[in-house]
Amino acid sequence: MTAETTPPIATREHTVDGFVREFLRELNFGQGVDLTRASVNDKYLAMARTVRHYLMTRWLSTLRSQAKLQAKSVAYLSAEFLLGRQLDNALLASGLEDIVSEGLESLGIDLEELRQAEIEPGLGNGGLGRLAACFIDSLATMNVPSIGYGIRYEYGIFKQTFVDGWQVEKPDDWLRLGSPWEFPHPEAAVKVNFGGHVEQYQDDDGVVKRRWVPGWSVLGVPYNYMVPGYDEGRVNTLRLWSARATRAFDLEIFNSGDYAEAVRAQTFAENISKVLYPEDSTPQGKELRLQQQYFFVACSIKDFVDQVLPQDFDLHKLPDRIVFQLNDTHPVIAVPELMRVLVDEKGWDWDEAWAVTKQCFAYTCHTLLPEALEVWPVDLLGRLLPRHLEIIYRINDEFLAELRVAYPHDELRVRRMSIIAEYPVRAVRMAYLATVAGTKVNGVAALHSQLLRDKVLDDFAGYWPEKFTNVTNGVTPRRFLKLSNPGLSGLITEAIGDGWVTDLDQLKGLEPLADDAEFRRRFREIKYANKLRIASVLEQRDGIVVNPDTLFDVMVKRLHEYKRQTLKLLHIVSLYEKITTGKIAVADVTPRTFAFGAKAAPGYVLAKQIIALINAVGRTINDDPALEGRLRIAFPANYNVTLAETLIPAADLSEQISLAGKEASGTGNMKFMLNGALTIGTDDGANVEIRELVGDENFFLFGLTEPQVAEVVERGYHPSAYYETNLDLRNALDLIASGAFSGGDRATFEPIVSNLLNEDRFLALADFQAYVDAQARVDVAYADSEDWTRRAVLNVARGGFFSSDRSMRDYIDRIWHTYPVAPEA
Ligand code: KOT
Repeated sequence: MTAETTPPIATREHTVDGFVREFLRELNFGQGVDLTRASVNDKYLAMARTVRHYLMTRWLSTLRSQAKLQAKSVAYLSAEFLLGRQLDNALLASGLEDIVSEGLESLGIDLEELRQAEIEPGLGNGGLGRLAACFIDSLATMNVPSIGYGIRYEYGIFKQTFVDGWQVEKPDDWLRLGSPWEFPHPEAAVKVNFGGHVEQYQDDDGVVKRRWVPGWSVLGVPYNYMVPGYDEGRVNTLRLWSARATRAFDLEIFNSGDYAEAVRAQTFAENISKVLYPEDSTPQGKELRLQQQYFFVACSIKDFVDQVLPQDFDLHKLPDRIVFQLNDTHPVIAVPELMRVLVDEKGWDWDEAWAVTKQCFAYTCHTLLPEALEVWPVDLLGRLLPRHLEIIYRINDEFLAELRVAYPHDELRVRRMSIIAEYPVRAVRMAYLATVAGTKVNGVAALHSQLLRDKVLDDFAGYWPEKFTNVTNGVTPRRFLKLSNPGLSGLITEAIGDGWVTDLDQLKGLEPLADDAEFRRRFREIKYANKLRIASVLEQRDGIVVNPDTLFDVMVKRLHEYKRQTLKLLHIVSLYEKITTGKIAVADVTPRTFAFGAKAAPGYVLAKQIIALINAVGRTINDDPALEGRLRIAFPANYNVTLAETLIPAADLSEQISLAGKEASGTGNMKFMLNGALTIGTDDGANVEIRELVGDENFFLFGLTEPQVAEVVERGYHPSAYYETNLDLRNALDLIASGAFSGGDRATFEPIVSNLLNEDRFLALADFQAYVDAQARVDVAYADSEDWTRRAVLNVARGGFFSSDRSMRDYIDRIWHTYPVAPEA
């Protein structure tokens, strides 16, 4: 098509009147209701659809320029995208905020009420999924051609409720009131095969080849979501796949008259994208999960090759057009899938296909926990994906042959590095496959990347030192500062202009203001207003009452032993014990609100007991008049992105207390820093970099370092020795064991106490005293409110490094080698 005949793209009027017309059109024609009778949900849906219209022009021109320029793209493959609410972000990106508030006001509609009506898409468990969401936001803002590929789970992360303080999970039916941000394309559905067997055949030239004869298949229906960049940038695409039964399958069974069977088949197929697995960092080796992984990866590769690339594209040039970034090992089955497409479907030689495939992937590892490293037993994998298993075997054979040349007398090393583990069952080590196939392997914080090199993947780092790199995580300043903390962002903009929103290093300009008493006063005023805001949210949402005139001490993250919520709890119980036994006067206690937010994987029994214990301690201390209201635990159920957005800006103290060497990075830690909280933390994950940037004097460091942990474990760790020698610790543990928090019943929390005394895998008892001492330093520091504010301002000023825009720059420079492309005007 020539420039003259290019059809125009529709535009929208950026005026209050234009917006009001559009909105009413959506409400009347789209929703089919009149404003006088419209429900809040009607108005929310009409509003969302109106706002997305305003982004459409940019989206379509982004797609058009991409088709024309064929620039190299990043395909971010991730089983999770934890997006959070969309409306505010879309308003910000479309620059419509003022127009919309005026327009809605003229119609007598409360924007806040519409905001609250949105159900957040919780298509992720925690850090890994939220990181993916931050990254695609940054890529769009930075005009980087990219596409996110994932799964449109019908049910996202479960809704947590508490019954008598115990976690009870409810399904997250996030689609029930409509889903205005997605664009389904059933006509573009892709077929995905499973099962069956592999057969040998001769091609037209008499060459013996192997091919997959699948046993069953499903369809993947793409749902497109806009990913709008801030301020006139690109609007990229997130494509999530939803599983449906194939029509052939259906018709066959329908024609045979077995209606019930046809419906069963439908349900079977749709099960694949039905629900997000709720384990964070401890995946279960379930067959359905492998089905999910292959499902979205096969759809995505086919989509990219057949739909995104031009029809005549020479796939030998694939590495010039794409890099598939593997978000942990969940999408790693993409590697043998691309090989299968090239060898079996395109008829390439093995070597030719491998040469291309190994240039197309890069792998990000997000953990150090051995139990989080995915392995798939070969009998399961071979049953579900027999051809892929063959391909993995061949990749491994060739890799091991190469190793035997490099290490002729070191068969032990060769066995250690094998993609196939032989013990305890024969299984595919997905991290090894990703490392062998990837151009690069990165950890997510400096310490984590170092430990990957030195421990988890040390043999590989020895063999391919240049493959290993670090990209420290980041968070999007649009969502986690600009939108979530309007007070502070306003103050920052007033002080240094608004360039920080896309160039977070500019926050450095705030440093001198840490010494400006008036700036500090306003900063404190904003923190206080944020406390009032969360207090009102907690009261309405959970019936929890908190006192804004207290230190807000916040620990929000998944419940996991390695994150050590129990260490925080031991601190609280110890304080309580000392007050109630008169060892310290209640008047000497710094008034604190201990806020927790944490979901436990439904099958993680100990984690659920810890949740119950936090709630039980909360009930006891919140009601004890002896404390005169000076200590309070607030544990709202169902911590999610939406709650994070109001809780984090109100925090004074950020709890980042994982055992050193276990938290790959953390990203909550960065959000707190940018919102002016001080961190109490171990030398772990990105805490290390936070402390380096903010300075030792502005960070409450405690605990064993990673090498010290290794040493203690090596020597043999005996938690009971700490119990024996530390009276405060003993009193705290004894109080829990006595049934003081469980109506006198000693059995309820016995498993937690026993675990700590006998096993304590994550050395909570070893770090207890150091933690309590660090908390005492917090109390002293907080008492000097001017100096505390000064340090809080410095945290903000020195946090610019933790923008996900910087992470994206690092990925581009070190891994992807792509370039920004602005959409056509
Ligand atoms: C889940 C399953 C298998 C392997 C790793 C995970 C995982 C890791 N899920 N979330 N993470 C977190 O990822 C964040 C983003 O990189 C990190 O900040 C955090 O430390 C990880 O625990």
